[in-house]
Amino acid sequence: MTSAIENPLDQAARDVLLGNDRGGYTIPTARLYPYQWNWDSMFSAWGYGTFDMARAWQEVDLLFSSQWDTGMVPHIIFHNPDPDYFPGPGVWGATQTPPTSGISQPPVAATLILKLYEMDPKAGLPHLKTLYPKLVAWHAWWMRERCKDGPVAIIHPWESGRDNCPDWDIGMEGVQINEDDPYTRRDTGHVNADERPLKWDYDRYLAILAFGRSVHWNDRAMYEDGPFLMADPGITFVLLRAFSDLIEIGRILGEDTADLSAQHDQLREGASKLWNAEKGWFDAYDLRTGQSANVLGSGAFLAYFAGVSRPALDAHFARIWDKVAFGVPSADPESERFDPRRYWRGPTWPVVNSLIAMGLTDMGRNEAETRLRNETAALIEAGGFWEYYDPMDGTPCGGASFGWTAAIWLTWCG
Ligand code: 9YW
Repeated sequence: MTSAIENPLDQAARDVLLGNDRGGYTIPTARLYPYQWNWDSMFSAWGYGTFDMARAWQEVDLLFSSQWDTGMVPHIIFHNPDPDYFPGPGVWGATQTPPTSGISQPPVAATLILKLYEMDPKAGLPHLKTLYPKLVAWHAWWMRERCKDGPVAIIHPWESGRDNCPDWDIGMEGVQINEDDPYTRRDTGHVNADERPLKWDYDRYLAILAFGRSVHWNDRAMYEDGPFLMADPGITFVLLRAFSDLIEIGRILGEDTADLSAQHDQLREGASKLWNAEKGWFDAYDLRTGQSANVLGSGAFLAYFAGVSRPALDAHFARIWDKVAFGVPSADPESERFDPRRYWRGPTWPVVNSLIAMGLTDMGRNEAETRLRNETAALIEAGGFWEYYDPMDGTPCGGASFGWTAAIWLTWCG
């Protein structure tokens, strides 16, 4: 695989993935995230695909072996209980083996599984065959349990993968916290607390989690009675794109994909409900109150990933990108809530940049794609494989030796 002209960062990226390998699954980063996370794992698999296809498929197969009977693929699989992370399996009230969390995460799987297959169709075909019904069941779960209002609604900010982004502020304000349930965070012992969500956020994350545990993560109870329910542009567009890729997988396998096409069209229609005409962007909204978030976040630009664009959105894309030096910021730099180093409230995330870039490529916006790729590569070249970066000055933030950032280097920007 290696060649004389290889960039030394290529081997460094492979070493990050191999260093985070815990035997069949890859942790995002040591200490801070010592388990298998859903979408991280899919990106790691894509990264492995550049040098070890068998290991790539092992990662995917293991993730899907924890799929619930409902079709949901959980956001965390707690293979080996580890006190470095809170909240662990006990707090989730997990009853599965291995234990899992009770919510899901952005369904990038169909898209990245198709990419892995295209990298090596012969090795991929048997996996494609066994994974296809599982993907169909997972997508059906999203449609049945989360898309009752049209777009995808999340029952916990962690489900969005963009935990503390300003999109969720209005929904979080309505969550009653439980003062009598003390807890100790672990994350702020591993990385700078200024780059993490606030105690205000964690109090509410845990209150929602306590409700979920009390109803045994019953989807209907979470949806109808849970403390938090917001429509998410990010997952909506990820799922919309994933449906197109799943239809392609079905076509490769000779399956009848009419039902998938119907679901795709239904979701596409549902996504239009996210459009905030006053603001000119796709916006989160609170299903409990009907209130719009009036917040522009990186989830809105995942519309491009799903092949959706509108002139007003393009204008905002140009505006926010020109306000920063590196990548697409996770929050609007002109908003008072923008905080360039606090997790999903401002930093740029290579993994999100890579998804937006896929959309830009598909739409033929090659100049923008090149710019995004170069800016993301510059962050990694200067700082190494971090979780996220300050979009103003490129300072690396959060966790180091981060799996999905290494994977993005190998597959996209390196
Ligand atoms: C948590 C692992 C995960 C990512 C999420 C990100 C964060 C924290 O880390 O979640 O405790 O679940 O927001 O997108 O998958 O990298």
